[in-house]
Amino acid sequence: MTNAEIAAVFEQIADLLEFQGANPFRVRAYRTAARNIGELTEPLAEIVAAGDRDLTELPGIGQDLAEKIVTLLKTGSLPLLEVLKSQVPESVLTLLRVPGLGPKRAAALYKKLQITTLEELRQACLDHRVRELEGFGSKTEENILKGIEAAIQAGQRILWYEADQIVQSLREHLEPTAGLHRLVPAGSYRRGKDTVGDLDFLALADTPDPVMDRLATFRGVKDILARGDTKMSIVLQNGIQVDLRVVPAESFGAALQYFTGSKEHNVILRGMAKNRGLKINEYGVFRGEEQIAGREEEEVYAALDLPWFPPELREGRKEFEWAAAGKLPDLITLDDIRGDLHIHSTWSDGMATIEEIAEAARARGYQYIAITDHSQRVTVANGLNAERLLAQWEAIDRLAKKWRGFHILKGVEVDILEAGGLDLPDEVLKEADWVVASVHFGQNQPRDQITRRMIDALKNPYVCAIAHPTGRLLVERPPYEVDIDAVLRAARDYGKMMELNAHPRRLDLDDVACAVAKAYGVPIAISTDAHSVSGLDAMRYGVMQARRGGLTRADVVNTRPWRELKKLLPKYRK
Ligand code: DGT
Ligand code: CA
Ligand code: CA
Ligand code: ZN
Repeated sequence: MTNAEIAAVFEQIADLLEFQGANPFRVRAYRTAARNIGELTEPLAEIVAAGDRDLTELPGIGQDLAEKIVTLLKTGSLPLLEVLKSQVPESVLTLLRVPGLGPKRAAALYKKLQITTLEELRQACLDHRVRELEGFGSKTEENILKGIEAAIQAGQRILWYEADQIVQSLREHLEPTAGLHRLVPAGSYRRGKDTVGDLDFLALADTPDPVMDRLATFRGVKDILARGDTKMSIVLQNGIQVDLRVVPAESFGAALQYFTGSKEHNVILRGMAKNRGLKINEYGVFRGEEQIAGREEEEVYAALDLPWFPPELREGRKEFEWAAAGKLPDLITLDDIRGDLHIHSTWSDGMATIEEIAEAARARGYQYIAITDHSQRVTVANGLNAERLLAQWEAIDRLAKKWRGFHILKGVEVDILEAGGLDLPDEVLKEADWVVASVHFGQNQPRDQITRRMIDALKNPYVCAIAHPTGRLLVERPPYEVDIDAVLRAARDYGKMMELNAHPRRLDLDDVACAVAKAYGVPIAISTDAHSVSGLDAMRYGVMQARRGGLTRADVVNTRPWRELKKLLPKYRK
């Protein structure tokens, strides 16, 4: 079992427990474990096989969970999960895929209307039986109906980081093939899109058969959908399709360009070729019968007098305009990052102490971090009241003396309350070095209301940025109804920043909103929202999303070295 699969089991247990109305802290423990396991870089299977380390040393894993992980790895299942499943029909869990439909409401639908499938839920909405239930109403019924369509579509895509795990294990499996010279994953994966529909591998090999034979023996294969002379399609256990194409050397660059896409980018490119009397396809660029390019991607673009485009920009948005003006942005890279401005510690629901996080951040060459634990309203996350927050900041001051050239900003993630206003008084926020504000409650409010709350939060002189501004959870929950353009304009007007939350489930702001923020001159903080040391690794996903939004080093605040940041921060608090 992979870490992602183990995390999925704990996530499922949390869903089932919540569905049954279990103690929220118990539910939270499973969710936290799932999240931490998802963030681990080392495979649990290897740690357990090596047998020289105690799993309880891992963040958020106590004795009970450690035993469960071992059982899972040994037997592939868990007694607790089986018991829970026997109490709740499994199909009910698919109801949870409907955006905005949490376990509590799903349980009500199941108990009161005996609904167990998406199809039954759809019918119940159409019959207006759902709006009759206590706590539902006609607006909710409409939203559920919309959500069902979204759930059906979203169920077919996976997160980029999950795709990445599959890509890495497929690479390891395929690379030893004799006669294989190049193997590149193209498609949306290569473009760094936040979710991926299927994987598109290209191979350059002496002969196609050995690599296709080897693909057939990959451990995750459920079905071989098709196999031709040079093309093969398989579907994995998790339902994800993998296409493999073996292409000749003289066409490799053209195939890579074509199958990287996007389709929109390719359509524009084909039009440009046509205007020059050329033809472009997955085999090359042709003038009449003569192939004039195709071996490398660069020469394919060069044949059309175009620069090589970073794959993240190939969405058919502004990239051709930029190229024509000779102004492709010099995209930010992970190396540009100097610090991380949204991190949780053991003071709220984080798994690592401030000191552990600081050491880890130093080890990756950062010059600073901000500790931003939750405020009191978020009780399940052990949010801090003013008194505990001030105590934490004193602790940070003491700790900070330990290091030269490394700095810990005293921060907080303050809740934007349901009724508007912030969860901590200005006298407290004023003492912070860095304040991010975010919505955790009242997420389903109408557009005007939730937008107003965020704009008001930006008006607060001590708030620096809004964290995860749209609240989306990829393939799980749609964004709040917020008017994000209005929020970005407010950020511009009040001289504030916005967060790009780098967690692979969030990536919020998304690429398009990042581009809008840039156009408004609103700086972006790419932050991991780490709840453990390995959570800091998420920075790469955030950087990738920022690249898709066309951001450069200058557009991102946490590329600034400490001495610049220090001078800059007061300008965002006024
Ligand atoms: P996905 O898999 O839904 O996340 O998105 P992609 O972009 O990987 O799309 P996919 O797998 O259907 O196709 C891979 C690439 O192949 C796509 O980005 C561009 C190219 N491609 C596929 N179909 C067409 C097409 O009809 N026209 C053009 N111009 N290119 C296509
Ligand atoms: Ca694809
Ligand atoms: Ca495909
Ligand atoms: Zn947070």
